[in-house]
Amino acid sequence: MAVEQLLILIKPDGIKKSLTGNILTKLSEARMVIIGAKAVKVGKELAEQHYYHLKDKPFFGELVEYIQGKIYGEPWDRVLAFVYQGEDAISRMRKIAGATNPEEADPVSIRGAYGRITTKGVYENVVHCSSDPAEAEREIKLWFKPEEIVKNIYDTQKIIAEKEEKIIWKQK
Ligand code: IDP
Ligand code: MG
Repeated sequence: MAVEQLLILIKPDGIKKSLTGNILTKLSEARMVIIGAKAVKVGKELAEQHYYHLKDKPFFGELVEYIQGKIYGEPWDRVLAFVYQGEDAISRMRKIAGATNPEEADPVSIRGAYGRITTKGVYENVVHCSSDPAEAEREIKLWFKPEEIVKNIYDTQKIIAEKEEKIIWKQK
């Protein structure tokens, strides 16, 4: 068994339903370590890149709005993003997350316990969970900068970024 990393997102429906604690408790049963964590207000571009493999599906537009939390609005329109690491992490975490369709998911999985299908047909399934190592690497690199992860998991390179605009804390 290999040590793997994966991206977990607590989607806006999970935030709105105040499920963060319940979800993290369930995930902690797998005894993985968190090596990156942050709150993200998801823009359209990030949402479309994250779900690009579904761009031809009829529900793609609704899905992109869902991951941005558009239907919930302030202060629920955000996700919590985590990078987990552990032995055989992807299949073990997906088992805890449950099947994509919340109606078909094991009732004691996260999606089975907390997910629903909206009247518009969107699967509000509370969490995202990478499904294989290649997807996990693509997603972790999409959502996190190297310095936001406490371990060096992928090769990095140093560049000198000139005239890069940056927001820093204001000096008192
Ligand atoms: P996954 O999240 O279990 O990996 P994917 O096929 O990658 O499943 O789909 C990404 C997300 O798109 C799902 O988590 C769900 O929110 C939504 N989705 C997938 N399939 C359907 C569908 O048939 N109808 C509505 N929404 C779907
Ligand atoms: Mg997927």
